[in-house]
Amino acid sequence: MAKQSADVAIIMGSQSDWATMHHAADTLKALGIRHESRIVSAHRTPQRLYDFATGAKAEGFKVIIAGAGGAAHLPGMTAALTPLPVFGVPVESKALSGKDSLLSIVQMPAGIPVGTLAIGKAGAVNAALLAAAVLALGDDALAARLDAWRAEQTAAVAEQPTDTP
Ligand code: RP5
Repeated sequence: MAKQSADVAIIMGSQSDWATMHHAADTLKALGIRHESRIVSAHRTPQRLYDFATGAKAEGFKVIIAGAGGAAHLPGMTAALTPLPVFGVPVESKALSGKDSLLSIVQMPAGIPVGTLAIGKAGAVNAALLAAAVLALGDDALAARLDAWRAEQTAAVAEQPTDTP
Protein backbone atom coordinates (compact mmCIF):
# COMPACT_ATOMS: atom_id res chain seq x y z
CA MET A 1 0.00 0.00 0.00
CA ALA A 2 1.36 3.46 -0.88
CA LYS A 3 2.43 5.57 2.08
CA GLN A 4 -0.09 8.32 2.81
CA SER A 5 1.59 11.69 2.51
CA ALA A 6 1.62 14.14 5.41
CA ASP A 7 -0.67 17.17 5.21
CA VAL A 8 1.54 19.54 7.18
CA ALA A 9 5.27 20.11 6.94
CA ILE A 10 6.94 21.60 9.99
CA ILE A 11 10.30 23.02 9.01
CA MET A 12 12.83 24.81 11.20
CA GLY A 13 16.17 26.45 10.72
CA SER A 14 18.09 24.46 13.31
CA GLN A 15 17.95 21.57 15.74
CA SER A 16 17.86 24.25 18.44
CA ASP A 17 14.41 25.34 17.16
CA TRP A 18 12.90 21.94 17.99
CA ALA A 19 12.44 22.90 21.66
CA THR A 20 9.86 25.41 20.37
CA MET A 21 8.59 23.68 17.25
CA HIS A 22 7.79 20.34 18.90
CA HIS A 23 4.78 22.15 20.36
CA ALA A 24 3.41 22.49 16.83
CA ALA A 25 4.04 18.79 16.22
CA ASP A 26 2.41 17.83 19.54
CA THR A 27 -0.68 19.89 18.71
CA LEU A 28 -1.03 18.39 15.22
CA LYS A 29 -0.63 14.93 16.74
CA ALA A 30 -3.36 15.64 19.30
CA LEU A 31 -5.66 16.60 16.41
CA GLY A 32 -4.80 13.51 14.37
CA ILE A 33 -3.17 15.45 11.55
CA ARG A 34 -0.44 13.74 9.53
CA HIS A 35 2.73 15.82 9.66
CA GLU A 36 6.47 15.68 9.13
CA SER A 37 9.22 17.70 10.82
CA ARG A 38 12.46 18.62 9.04
CA ILE A 39 15.46 20.86 9.58
CA VAL A 40 15.78 23.22 6.63
CA SER A 41 18.01 26.26 7.03
CA ALA A 42 17.78 29.25 4.71
CA HIS A 43 21.38 30.15 5.55
CA ARG A 44 23.17 26.86 6.13
CA THR A 45 21.31 24.58 3.72
CA PRO A 46 19.96 26.89 0.99
CA GLN A 47 19.81 24.12 -1.61
CA ARG A 48 17.78 21.95 0.79
CA LEU A 49 15.42 24.89 1.29
CA TYR A 50 15.02 25.36 -2.47
CA ASP A 51 14.43 21.67 -3.09
CA PHE A 52 11.94 21.36 -0.23
CA ALA A 53 9.94 24.50 -1.03
CA THR A 54 9.69 23.92 -4.77
CA GLY A 55 8.69 20.28 -4.23
CA ALA A 56 6.44 20.62 -1.17
CA LYS A 57 3.16 20.72 -3.07
CA ALA A 58 4.10 17.75 -5.24
CA GLU A 59 5.06 15.86 -2.06
CA GLY A 60 1.44 16.23 -0.97
CA PHE A 61 1.80 18.86 1.74
CA LYS A 62 -1.10 21.30 2.04
CA VAL A 63 0.23 23.68 4.69
CA ILE A 64 3.75 24.58 5.81
CA ILE A 65 4.71 25.73 9.30
CA ALA A 66 8.16 27.33 9.33
CA GLY A 67 9.97 28.26 12.53
CA ALA A 68 13.20 30.22 12.69
CA GLY A 69 15.11 32.58 14.93
CA GLY A 70 17.33 35.63 14.55
CA ALA A 71 17.58 36.81 10.93
CA ALA A 72 14.70 34.49 10.18
CA HIS A 73 14.48 34.22 6.40
CA LEU A 74 13.14 30.68 6.29
CA PRO A 75 9.37 31.38 6.26
CA GLY A 76 9.61 34.18 3.69
CA MET A 77 11.96 32.32 1.36
CA THR A 78 9.76 29.24 1.59
CA ALA A 79 6.65 31.29 0.82
CA ALA A 80 8.41 32.77 -2.21
CA LEU A 81 9.01 29.30 -3.63
CA THR A 82 5.67 27.57 -3.01
CA PRO A 83 1.99 28.34 -3.59
CA LEU A 84 1.11 26.59 -0.30
CA PRO A 85 0.08 28.66 2.74
CA VAL A 86 3.06 29.29 5.03
CA PHE A 87 2.71 30.06 8.72
CA GLY A 88 5.80 31.53 10.36
CA VAL A 89 6.79 30.98 13.98
CA PRO A 90 9.36 33.40 15.40
CA VAL A 91 11.66 31.40 17.65
CA GLU A 92 12.89 33.20 20.77
CA SER A 93 16.49 34.22 20.20
CA LYS A 94 19.12 34.72 22.92
CA ALA A 95 20.28 38.16 21.83
CA LEU A 96 16.95 39.91 21.25
CA SER A 97 14.38 37.57 22.83
CA GLY A 98 12.78 36.79 19.48
CA LYS A 99 11.90 40.36 18.52
CA ASP A 100 14.44 40.01 15.70
CA SER A 101 12.77 36.77 14.59
CA LEU A 102 9.31 38.34 14.77
CA LEU A 103 10.21 41.40 12.72
CA SER A 104 12.13 39.32 10.17
CA ILE A 105 9.10 37.10 9.60
CA VAL A 106 6.20 39.52 9.91
CA GLN A 107 7.43 42.37 7.72
CA MET A 108 6.96 40.70 4.34
CA PRO A 109 6.63 43.16 1.47
CA ALA A 110 3.28 42.99 -0.34
CA GLY A 111 3.01 40.08 -2.74
CA ILE A 112 4.34 37.11 -0.77
CA PRO A 113 2.42 36.49 2.45
CA VAL A 114 3.59 34.70 5.56
CA GLY A 115 0.96 34.25 8.28
CA THR A 116 3.00 35.24 11.32
CA LEU A 117 2.27 33.88 14.78
CA ALA A 118 3.46 34.87 18.26
CA ILE A 119 7.03 34.37 19.47
CA GLY A 120 7.79 30.95 20.93
CA LYS A 121 5.55 28.17 22.21
CA ALA A 122 2.28 30.11 21.80
CA GLY A 123 3.13 30.74 18.16
CA ALA A 124 4.04 27.10 17.54
CA VAL A 125 0.78 25.85 19.06
CA ASN A 126 -1.29 28.45 17.24
CA ALA A 127 0.41 27.72 13.92
CA ALA A 128 -0.73 24.13 14.29
CA LEU A 129 -4.27 25.22 15.19
CA LEU A 130 -4.36 27.56 12.20
CA ALA A 131 -3.14 24.76 9.94
CA ALA A 132 -5.88 22.57 11.41
CA ALA A 133 -8.51 25.24 10.72
CA VAL A 134 -7.39 25.48 7.08
CA LEU A 135 -7.44 21.70 6.60
CA ALA A 136 -10.79 21.44 8.42
CA LEU A 137 -12.45 23.50 5.67
CA GLY A 138 -12.33 20.38 3.51
CA ASP A 139 -12.47 17.70 6.22
CA ASP A 140 -15.58 17.41 8.42
CA ALA A 141 -14.05 14.81 10.73
CA LEU A 142 -11.10 17.08 11.44
CA ALA A 143 -13.48 20.03 11.95
CA ALA A 144 -15.26 17.97 14.63
CA ARG A 145 -11.94 17.11 16.31
CA LEU A 146 -10.93 20.77 16.31
CA ASP A 147 -14.28 21.75 17.87
CA ALA A 148 -13.77 19.07 20.53
CA TRP A 149 -10.22 20.30 21.23
CA ARG A 150 -11.50 23.83 21.77
CA ALA A 151 -14.41 22.66 23.93
CA GLU A 152 -11.96 20.71 26.09
CA GLN A 153 -9.81 23.81 26.48
CA THR A 154 -12.85 25.84 27.51
CA ALA A 155 -13.95 23.19 30.01
CA ALA A 156 -10.48 23.21 31.59
CA VAL A 157 -10.71 26.88 32.62
CA ALA A 158 -11.66 27.14 36.29
CA GLU A 159 -14.23 29.72 37.41
CA GLN A 160 -11.98 30.92 40.23
CA PRO A 161 -8.21 31.07 40.73
CA THR A 162 -6.46 28.93 43.32
CA ASP A 163 -3.17 29.44 45.16
CA THR A 164 -1.66 26.34 43.55
CA PRO A 165 -2.56 26.42 39.85
C1 RP5 B 1 18.36 30.28 12.83
O1 RP5 B 1 19.40 30.56 13.69
C2 RP5 B 1 17.68 29.10 13.43
O2 RP5 B 1 16.33 29.11 13.07
C3 RP5 B 1 17.89 29.26 14.92
O3 RP5 B 1 16.73 29.80 15.57
C4 RP5 B 1 19.01 30.25 15.00
C5 RP5 B 1 20.19 29.73 15.80
O4 RP5 B 1 20.60 28.50 15.26
P1 RP5 B 1 21.72 27.62 15.99
O5 RP5 B 1 22.94 28.47 16.02
O6 RP5 B 1 21.20 27.30 17.35
O7 RP5 B 1 21.87 26.39 15.15
O8 RP5 B 1 18.81 30.02 11.54
